[in-house]
Amino acid sequence: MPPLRRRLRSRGFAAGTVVAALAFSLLSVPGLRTQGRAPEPQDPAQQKRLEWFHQAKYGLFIHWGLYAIPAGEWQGRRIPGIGEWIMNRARIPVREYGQLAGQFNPVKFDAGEWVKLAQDAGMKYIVITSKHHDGFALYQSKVSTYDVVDATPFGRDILKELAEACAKAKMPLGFYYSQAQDWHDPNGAGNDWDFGPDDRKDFDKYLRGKAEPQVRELLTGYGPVALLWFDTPRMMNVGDRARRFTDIVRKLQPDTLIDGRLGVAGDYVTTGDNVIPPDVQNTAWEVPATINHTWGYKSYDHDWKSPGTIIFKLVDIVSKGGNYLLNVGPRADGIIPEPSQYVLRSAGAWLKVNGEAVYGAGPTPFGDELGEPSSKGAKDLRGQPLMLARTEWRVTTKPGKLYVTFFAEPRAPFELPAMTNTVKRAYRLADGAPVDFKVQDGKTVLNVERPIYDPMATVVVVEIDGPAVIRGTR
Ligand code: H79
Repeated sequence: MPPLRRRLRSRGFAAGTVVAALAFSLLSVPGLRTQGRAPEPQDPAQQKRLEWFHQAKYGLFIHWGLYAIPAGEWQGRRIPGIGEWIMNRARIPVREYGQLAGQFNPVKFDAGEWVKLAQDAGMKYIVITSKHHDGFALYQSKVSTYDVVDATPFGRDILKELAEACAKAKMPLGFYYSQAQDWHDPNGAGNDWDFGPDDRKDFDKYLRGKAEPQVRELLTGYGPVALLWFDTPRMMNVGDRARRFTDIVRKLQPDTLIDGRLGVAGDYVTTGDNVIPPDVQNTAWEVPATINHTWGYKSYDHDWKSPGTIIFKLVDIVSKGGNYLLNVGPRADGIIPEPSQYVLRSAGAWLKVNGEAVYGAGPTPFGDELGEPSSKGAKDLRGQPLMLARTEWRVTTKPGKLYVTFFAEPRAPFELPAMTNTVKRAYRLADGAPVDFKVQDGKTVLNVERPIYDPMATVVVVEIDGPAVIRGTR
């Protein structure tokens, strides 16, 4: 049986149109179909490597490179789109863009400060761009001199400093590596303004001469690498191209996780950028996401998500079985924009009190709370049935416990979806205050105090008999 049907069945969904619509719309999630390749059924070694990842749930993504200098503007013009794409979007010739290296001097960079931010934010791993599509490496490479040590006045190995700071704090560190696109290399994918169309390039020459050796460098010079985050697998489905990377990783660091964008199945599924699936996913998965609308720093993007939005997305993602990899784009001086820091630390304060509902927590056993397909037959941008998400509450789980997180005042009284389990105890996670409940028509009804304790998000812990919810009426 395909995983989706198996999941629906195991969760006790009735057959019918709603299920069909849900199934249909799930298949339409672009990130899960096109970018994220479902891993093979998990072998025990893979399950073992994924253990920390399932516990962690929330990570810090860092996009940093030469693009932080123009910060979204080129020759006095604002270049639309994501900041790290400026070389591409403005068609900047390699020779011109490369001169930015001579200006890269982030004297305020302090790896310890960045790790401290991740810790304050309640984030449990860090992933940084070691080389983005522009081809510039943030560490000392022997394969190319287009790197921070050999080509900039700064001359310090940023990855080395970050790896040391992470090791000291026991913070897992992973590296983003753009394996296919390299706008600096004549044979890398993507740069058609200097080097012509990709189909006339010697792409394997680039892979063997730069990308593969650089991935080897990352896996040998920086201690344990928690994961490798490949991206945009252009032209990777030819021959053994993608497999050559998995072989390198497995040989040098068998515990390193591989994301879902290499070109062959990795250890987990990567959704589309900023795409949160509408329902619970069966495999390990992660959504990469921005706090504003860019990954690399843009001086004029001030549209920051609020801490409440970040907490909703995190709990929503965890309730669907996934991880949240949330990005910051440091400025060219080495400082992470203050508004990003504020948002992350505010969300971190909530997690200090309520983290038990997030770290190591499993998905919802219900699904009723996630939303429903539009009854008006409306279609989304991809022509699939439009899902109307509900955002009032979410459920995460641990053995014998449900964490019901309210983002808005619940209807009083609040009915939990039908389950045959009995409720032993219910209390607020933040202060332990008991929450009254009763059983009515076979359903457990919680009497949640209004207004809710924490208007951003209030967690009620519901202790049940048995390790997991069994759907059905008593
Ligand atoms: O690293 C971040 C992005 O740079 C990278 N993935 C995340 C994690 C990414 N690479 N490609 N894409 C995302 C898709 C790019 C789409 C666009 Fe464009 C880039 C839209 C606008 C600029 C390409 C160029 C399509 C239109 C113009």
